[in-house]
Amino acid sequence: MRWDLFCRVIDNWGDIGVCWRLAARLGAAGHTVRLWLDDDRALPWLAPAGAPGVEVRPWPAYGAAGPVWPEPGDVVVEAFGCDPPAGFVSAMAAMAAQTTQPTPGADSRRAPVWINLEYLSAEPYVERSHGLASPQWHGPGAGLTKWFFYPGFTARTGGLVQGDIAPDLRQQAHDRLRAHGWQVQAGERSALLFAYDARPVPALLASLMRGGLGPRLLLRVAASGTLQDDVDRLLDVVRAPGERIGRARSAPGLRVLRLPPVAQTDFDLLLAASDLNLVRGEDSFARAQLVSAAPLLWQIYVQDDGAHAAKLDAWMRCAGLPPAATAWQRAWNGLGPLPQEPQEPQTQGLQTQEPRTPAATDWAAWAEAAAGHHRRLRADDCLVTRLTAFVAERRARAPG
Ligand code: TRH
Repeated sequence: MRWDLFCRVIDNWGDIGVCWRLAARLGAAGHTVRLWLDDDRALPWLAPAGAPGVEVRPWPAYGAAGPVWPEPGDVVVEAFGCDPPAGFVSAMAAMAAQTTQPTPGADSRRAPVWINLEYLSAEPYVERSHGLASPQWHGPGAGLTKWFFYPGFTARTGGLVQGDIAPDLRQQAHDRLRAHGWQVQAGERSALLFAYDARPVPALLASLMRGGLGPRLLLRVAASGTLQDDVDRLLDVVRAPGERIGRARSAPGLRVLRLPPVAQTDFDLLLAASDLNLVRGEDSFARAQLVSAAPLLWQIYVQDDGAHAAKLDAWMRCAGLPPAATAWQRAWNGLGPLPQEPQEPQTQGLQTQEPRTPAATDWAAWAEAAAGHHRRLRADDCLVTRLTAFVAERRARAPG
């Protein structure tokens, strides 16, 4: 089928990241995709090689005059409710009119199926809303029906864009990192840091490391900018107390590697190679759960009304996080304190209790929960499979 996918880049890279991944998957499945972007500046690094079947079209800010839009495809997807241009929607409505009252001799191509691809969430409303119709009573699309399609983590949602994830992806990732000179050294545990605000990182990683996250932690900062200052603070925090090192790139037990933005396919490898993924937004968050069985901490996109807290809790329940991981997750989002630090050995009578190192024990429980969640998700079918089946059902029921 022929798809028109509209993407309006609000901020950050998630809008284009999600849309590019969907377009590339549809193209890989043999569909033809026109990806309409209002801002394609990230594409040269995010998708330098393009993708088979995907044609990127500028979605310029047209005035009323507008261009003559090409005939809409079989499916029109608007990402995150971005409202396709009025001229294009009018062309969709004209096709619908042609389908229901065909003009003799005119091309009776049926009207496109119109999909609103929503944001990913594990909250209960997603299952209730997924697949609902939204009849259009006004405007250029009057008479058309838009369909809500929600990505999600259960069978009663649209699922996640899985794509072909090689079973040996982690090994491939380490091989590729070695080729880049970013290899993880023996005995090193690595974390990927991709965050809006890395201020919570120092205390969080210090807690994990002191509690037993392993002898060395390779921290890759996958986005430049203010994060580097926060990461420098991280080096200060994890340095042995009283030990002052210059602004070196490393401290006892920690090696930091700053990476420039890499192509989305390479970013997936960074996720697959890491033992802890500190991700954000939507696409890196979803991807980390699919390409890696490792624990992750999600820095959620903050919403002014505080709705992000409920969204975070819903996902933590869905992922089956153990209590300590939940505490670390909340601390990472400024929604709660860090888990208790390792207790100093208590001497009761003659017995000296071993200090409980929360991170070590909790880390094992966290890693087990993360691996189970990853297996469950990987057993699901791909969002593209569910979306194409959903479209086929709509087309079978539509007139014409
Ligand atoms: O950049 P984000 O914070 O995007 C956010 C979220 O999507 C949020 O839901 C949305 O409301 C807001 O934008 C407007 O995080 P996200 O979603 O992880 O998108 C980042 C994309 O960039 C993802 O596809 C991974 C990709 N990426 C690379 O390909 N290479 C890189 O080096 C990095 C750092 C990211």
